[in-house]
Formats: sequence, C-alpha cells, structure tokens
Amino acid sequence: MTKSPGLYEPKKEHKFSFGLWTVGNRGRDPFGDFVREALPPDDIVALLGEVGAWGVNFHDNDLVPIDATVGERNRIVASFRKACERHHVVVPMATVNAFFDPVFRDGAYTSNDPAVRAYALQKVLRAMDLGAELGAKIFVVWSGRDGVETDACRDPLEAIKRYREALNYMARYSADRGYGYKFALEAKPNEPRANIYFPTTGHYLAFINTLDDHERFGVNPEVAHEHMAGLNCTHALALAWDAGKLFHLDLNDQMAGCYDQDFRFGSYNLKSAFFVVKFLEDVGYQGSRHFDAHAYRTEDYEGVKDFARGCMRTYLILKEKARLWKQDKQIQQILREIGTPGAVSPEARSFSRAHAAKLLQHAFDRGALAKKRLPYERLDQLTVDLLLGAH
Ligand code: GLT
Ligand code: MN
Ligand code: MN
Repeated sequence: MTKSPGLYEPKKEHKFSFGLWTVGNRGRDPFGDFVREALPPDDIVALLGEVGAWGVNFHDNDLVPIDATVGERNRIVASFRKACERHHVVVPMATVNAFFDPVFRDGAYTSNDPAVRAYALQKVLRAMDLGAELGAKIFVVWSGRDGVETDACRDPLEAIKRYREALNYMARYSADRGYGYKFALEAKPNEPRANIYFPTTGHYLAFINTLDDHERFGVNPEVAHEHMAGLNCTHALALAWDAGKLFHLDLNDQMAGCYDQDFRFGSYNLKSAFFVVKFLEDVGYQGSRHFDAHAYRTEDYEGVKDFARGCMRTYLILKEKARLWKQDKQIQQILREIGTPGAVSPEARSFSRAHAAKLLQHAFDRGALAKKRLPYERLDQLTVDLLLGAH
C-alpha cells in the first residue's frame, strides 16, 4: 500500500475545529483542582494554528468573562479577531455558557424562576451577537442544567414548553438581526444533572418539529453523549443526516457507563470511531469536524498539543481506512453476497392495492431464507484486520 506523503497531516479543507474550552481545559474535576495554568484565548488560537486546526469555537465566557464591561469585551474581541487572522483560524461556531454560574443551578431555559429564564435568554442573545461578530454561522445549544434530580420540582410538560419558547425566541432574534444562524441542539443523557430533559439526539429530532422556525434547527450529536446513553453514535448521525439535520457534531470518545469523559477522538473505541468517520465521509458531510474533548489531566500544554494532533490524525487515518475498506476485495465480496438475496419484488417496495394483493399471495420459503449464510463474523474480522493493519 502506498501512502502519499502528508496523508495524515491536517489541512484547512478537513475543517477540524476545537473549542476554547477543549484545548484550554485546565484539568479540574470534582476531586481535584486545576493542573494547567490558564491559557489566554489568543494563545489558544496560536496553539490551534500551530497544530494545524481550521477553526476555533467558544462559549461567550470562554472568551469574555461573565462580568466584563462593554469596553473590556470590545478590547478582547478585537484582539481575538487579530489572533484568528494571524494564525489563520476561523470561527465556525459559537455557543453560550448557561450552566456554570450558580444562577443556573436549576437550569437556564426551564428554570422555575422567570427572572433566571430571562437572564439566560439575555445571555444567549449576547452570545449570538458575539459569535456573529466573529463570523460564526452555527450556534450550538447545549443547555447543561435543564433537567432535574427530582421530578417533584417541575412538571416536565412545563419544562418542554419553556424550552420551546426560548428556542423560538433565539431563532426570531437571529432572523431579526440577519445573523443567519443555524442552531444545533446537543443532547446529553445526564451530568451535570441526574436527568436532562433532552437526553439523546433522537429526542431532539422529534422535538425540533414542534418549533416555529424548525428549518433553522438541527442537532449536534456528540459521540461520547450517545455512548453515555449506551447508544450507537453512527446511528444517531444517520438519523440526523436522513432528516437533513446534521448541522454540527462533537467528536470525542467515552467508556460506556462512565462520567462524561470527553477523551481524545478514537482513544477508547476505535471501531465505533471508524464507523463514525466512514459514515461522515460516505455521505459527504460538509460541516465542521469539531473535537469536543480534552487532554488527560496528567498532561501539560505540550501534551495538549499531542492530544489535539492525535484527534485529527486519528480522524485522517480512519478516513483512509474507510477508503481502503471500500476497495477491499474480500469485504466487497461479502457485501455483495449479503446484499443480493435474489430479485427484490416491486410489490414489497411501494404500496399499491395491487402490490399488496400480490404480496399477500406470495409463498415465501421461510426455511431457505432463514438458512442463508450471513458471514458477519468474517466481515467484522476483516474490518478489524484492516483497522489493525493486518490485512
Ligand atoms: C461542555 C459539554 C459539551 C458541550 C459544550 C458546549 S460545553 O463541555 O460537556 O458537550 O458541547 O456547550
Ligand atoms: Mn461530553
Ligand atoms: Mn459536546
């Protein structure tokens, strides 16, 4: 197998992006304090430029402190814009932090306190202004704490209604300002609260249809969040893609049943990472390949660079593996075998009264159908061989 030089080098056209909160993550967890010093946003942009990333994303307060004056905000934005230009890094997506401050301890858009809900909305509008000023076209909504520990505190129907009102408001504001945002809703089953109202991508896909301006809304599936729920991320991506709703995505990794780990992409479950990449490349997904992950707490900033480079490199290796998978003769032979069970009769493909009548009369050879070989063991092993470089 010949590899062109630089095959695994990130290029702008790959659209790899990272959040300020990802490479800027300082390693604090519920049991231990910061292990890395704070890196100013402009320096994070320099780091991303150095490792070859295309884009940088942020929450409002990753860039502008929550209590900054207007003057401070404008100075920070001007300097950040210059850093992005200098390091050839763009801002494809922005989002809002409506979960960190204690004011959001009972959620943001679903809080029982109307003043908290209004404050959350004000914060979103300002975050949308900030993102638009720096060129963002996607606005991610991961609401964080819109959930419960006990359902005694709120009627879930009321929560859903409040959430809908907030999203409708955001879309109207974006239209009114001419921002042209596409909103990408990000699900997570739990953490930081026991149960989040919109726990999976599938929940959001159903909910979106109830929004006023529903064509402006799509989803931001995260590999780790689907895995936290014990689900298959590739299937979530497929459902979103099929609905025309795959506006953005968060690539990372996660052990099932664990806390929200946000590991380097492909670091834990390589095979599922492979199918994620294969899916995105097969369908021709054109959006950001955003890594919502952070380096192990044991690393310094050199290690953070290793982490960021690793995310992109693994993606590109898996992209190449996906190409090889489609060329592999043995794999393709099995795919042909399992995909051609004789002519597919038209009466089973689309309904008409005549088709249904014909279908109802047809005598199936159930025994023969049940005996047809499905060599998925071999197919999966060939996939494993290819991934491990043993083919
Ligand atoms: C936070 C969360 C992520 C979201 C980020 C965007 S913040 O890190 O765990 O999954 O994508 O709000
Ligand atoms: Mn996560
Ligand atoms: Mn995420």
